[in-house]
Amino acid sequence: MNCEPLDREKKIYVAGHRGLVGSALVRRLERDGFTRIIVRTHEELDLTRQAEVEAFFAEEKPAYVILAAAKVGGIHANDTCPADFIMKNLQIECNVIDSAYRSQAEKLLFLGSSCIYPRECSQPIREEYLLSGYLEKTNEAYALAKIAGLKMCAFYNQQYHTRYISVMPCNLYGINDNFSLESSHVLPALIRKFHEAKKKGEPAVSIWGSGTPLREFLNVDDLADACLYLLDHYEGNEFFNIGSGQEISILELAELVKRITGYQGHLVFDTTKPDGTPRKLTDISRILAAGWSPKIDLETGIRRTYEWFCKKYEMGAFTER
Ligand code: GFB
Repeated sequence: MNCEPLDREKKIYVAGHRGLVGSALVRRLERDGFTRIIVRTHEELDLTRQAEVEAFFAEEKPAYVILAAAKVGGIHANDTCPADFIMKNLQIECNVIDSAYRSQAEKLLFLGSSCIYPRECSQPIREEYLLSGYLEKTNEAYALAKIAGLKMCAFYNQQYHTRYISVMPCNLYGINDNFSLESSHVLPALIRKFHEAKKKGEPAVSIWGSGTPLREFLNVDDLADACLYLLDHYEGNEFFNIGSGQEISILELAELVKRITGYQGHLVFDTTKPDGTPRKLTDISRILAAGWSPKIDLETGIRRTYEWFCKKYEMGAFTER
C-alpha cells in the first residue's frame, strides 16, 4: 500500500505477550523472521506504573510497539468490575503510547474492540459510526478506555506526526484464551462447559442469556495476520475494523460447539444473566480494500481451539472457575 515494510532486524515490543492476542502476535512475528521480539511478564514490568514503563522504554528503545496488553474479560467481568476496566486500560494506554513517543518508536499498533461503537448503530458497523450514539452498558467502561486509546493514537499522529495504527477487532477466540467460567468470553466458556459436561455425563449445559444475541467471531491467528499486514503496508490516520464479516446467534454457536465437542445432552438458558448488545457486526470493507481478508472459518477455528484445549485440560490446566 503506502509504506515500507517493518525491518525484521529491528526491536519489536509486544505488550501483553501471554494473552490471547499478544501470544498470537508473537507466534506470527516469529514465523515471519523477526529476530528481536521484546517481551516482559507482568511480574517484570507493571504497565499500569508510569515510572516503570518510562524506564523500560528509555532502556530498550523498541523500534516498533504492539499494544496488546489490556484488562479484558467477558460480559460478566465487564459488567461487575467497570472501575478496574476503565482505570487499568487508561493507565496502560497512557503509559505505553506516551513512552513509545518519548523513546521515538517508529511505529505502534493499538488493539481496540468492536464494543467501542454505539449499541444501537446500524449494521454492519462502519468505522465512521464511532461516537454517534450511546454505548452498551455492560461494557461501557472498557469501551470508553478503548475509544480513548484510539483517539490518543490519532491525536499523537496529528500533533507529533507519529505513525500509530489502531485496529478494532470483533469477538476473538483461539489458543491461549481465558477459559475461566466467571470471567471468560462466550466461546471459551462454551468449549469448557460442553467438554466438562460430556466428561461428567451431565444432562444439560447452561447458556447465559436468551441465546438470541448475534456476535461476529474471528480466530486470533487471523487477527495477528491482519495486524502484521497493516504494520507492513499501512501508514495514515484511519483505523480499521477487523472481523470475519459474518455473524451467528449465541444459540447457533452453542449448537456448533456442542457438535464439535460431541456432547449429547441439551441446552438450558439462564435468563438471569445479561444478553449484552443485541448485535455488533462490523463492516470490514476498509481492511478488505487495504488488501487483507480473513482465512480461518469459524468451524475450523473452533475445532483447532478445542484440540488445543483438550491437550491442556488433560495436563491439568483450567482448574479455576
Ligand atoms: O463473549 P461475551 O462474554 O461478551 O458474551 P460480549 C457474548 C454473549 O454470549 C452474551 C452469552 O449474550 C452472553 O450472555 N453467553 C452465553 C455467555 N453463555 C455464556 C457464557 O457461559 N459465558 C459468557 N461470557 N457469555 C464483550 C465485552 O461483550 O465482548 C467486552 O464485554 C469485549 O467489552 C468483548 O468487547 C469482545 O460480546 O457481550
